[in-house]
Amino acid sequence: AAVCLGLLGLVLLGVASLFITVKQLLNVQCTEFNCRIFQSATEDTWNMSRKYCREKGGDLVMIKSKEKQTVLNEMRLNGWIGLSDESEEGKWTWVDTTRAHTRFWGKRQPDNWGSVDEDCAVFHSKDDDPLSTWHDHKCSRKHLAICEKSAFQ
Ligand SMILES: [Ca+2]
Ligand SMILES: [Ca+2]
Repeated sequence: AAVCLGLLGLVLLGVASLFITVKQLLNVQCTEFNCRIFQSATEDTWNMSRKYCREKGGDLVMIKSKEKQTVLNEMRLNGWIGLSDESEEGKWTWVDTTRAHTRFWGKRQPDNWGSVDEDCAVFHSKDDDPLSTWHDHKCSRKHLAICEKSAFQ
C-alpha cells in the first residue's frame, strides 16, 4: 500500500508539473486562441501606445498568421501594432524581437514616405482586402493602440 501511495504521489506530481508547464507556455505565447485583444481610449505615439499596453500587462499586438490577421480585420480595428523597422530600415521586427516573415501590407506599403522615416506599423481594417491592412507611419503620429494579453494572466 505504501508503494502504491508513493506511485500515486509521483503521478500526481507529474500531472501538476505538466499543468504548470502548459500554463507557462500559454502565458508566453499569445496566439489567436488564448488572447484578449483590447484598445486604448486615446490616440498616442507608437512608443506611448506600447507603454499603455505594457502597463495593462500586455503588449502591442503581433500578427503572425493569416487567421489572426483576419480576426483583427473582422473586429474592425484600427491602430498601432507591435511592428517596427526603427532599429534598421527595412528590417521589420515584432515587439518580441522576431523578424516579421508573414506580412499583410497595404498596396505600395511600406514606402517609408516623407523626409522623416516611417518606422512604425499601423493597422487599418478593410472590407475589400482583409489581407493588406498594414501601413508604415511616422512613429510620432498618433493612433489608438491595439494591445493583446494572454487570457490566462
Ligand atoms: Ca522605415
Ligand atoms: Ca507609409
